[in-house]
Amino acid sequence: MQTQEMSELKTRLEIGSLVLRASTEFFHEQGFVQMLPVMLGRSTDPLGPDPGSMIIKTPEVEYEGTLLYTMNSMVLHKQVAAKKLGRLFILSPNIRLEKGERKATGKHLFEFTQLDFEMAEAKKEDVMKVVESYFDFLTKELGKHGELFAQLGIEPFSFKTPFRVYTTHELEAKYGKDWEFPASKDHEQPFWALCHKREFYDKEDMREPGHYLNYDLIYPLGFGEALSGAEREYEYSRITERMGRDKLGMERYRAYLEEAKEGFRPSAGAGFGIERLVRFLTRAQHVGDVQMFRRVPGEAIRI
Ligand code: ASN
Repeated sequence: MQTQEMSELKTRLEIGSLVLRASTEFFHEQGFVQMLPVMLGRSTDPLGPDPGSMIIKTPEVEYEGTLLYTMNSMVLHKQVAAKKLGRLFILSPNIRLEKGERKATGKHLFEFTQLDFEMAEAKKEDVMKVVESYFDFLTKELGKHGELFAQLGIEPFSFKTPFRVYTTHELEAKYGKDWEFPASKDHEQPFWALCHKREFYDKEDMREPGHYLNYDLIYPLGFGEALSGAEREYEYSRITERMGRDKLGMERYRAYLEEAKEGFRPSAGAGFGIERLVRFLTRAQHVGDVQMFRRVPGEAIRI
């Protein structure tokens, strides 16, 4: 690695470290309980059916006669945890074995960490408000470290909330089916994209079936998706109906379904990738450029 590349990586990692400190501080201050992550479970996020999802497979581990999966995300565990904790967050390592061709997107990794949070009895507006306050907090905290950003020839990004809100239907009408990249390029501040057909756990709007109570936050300037989340399906009958619609094998979700049968609290939450955030803040070309140990699809692992 060239000396200049090495010093840029060091700066990006230092900014990443500030982001981690600010993030934990913010969520603690907002009354969230920080939980440690799980890495193996009897059920995990199916990540689909989702045209955007291209993982090769979900790794399986047989341990003492039980089949366990590595975490695509902790979304199912968050719902279970919200029963006891109410408001919680996790710095959650996720493994998603993306196809090698996804290296070209600049924003995919096969191993990354998301800050994943869930709020019992919350609606989508509550989550959006927390997220906007979080970005205000980042603006304030990172603004104190102009000298670090100057090493990369940039200034700390100033987030201006509230962010604009669109539906994915509006974005599709304006930018076409693959709206994410052109719409991102066309904006100078992050924006919300509501109502996206996604996994079974994102709540369907029963006042408008076929519409969903979920939200993505999109970074501007071509950096693309920052965060996704939703109000959750929490009733056993709705969950099984949605799983049936998605043709998911129930056996893989038996443990989760047992929890659902006992009863979930209504909740909403979201997760954002730490590396994507640091990529955006440091204007890195590829999200792998902010990792000490690169985990880029299609790239050989050095260590
Ligand atoms: N973290 C996301 C959520 O809260 C789920 C995901 O990562 N697929 O909805």
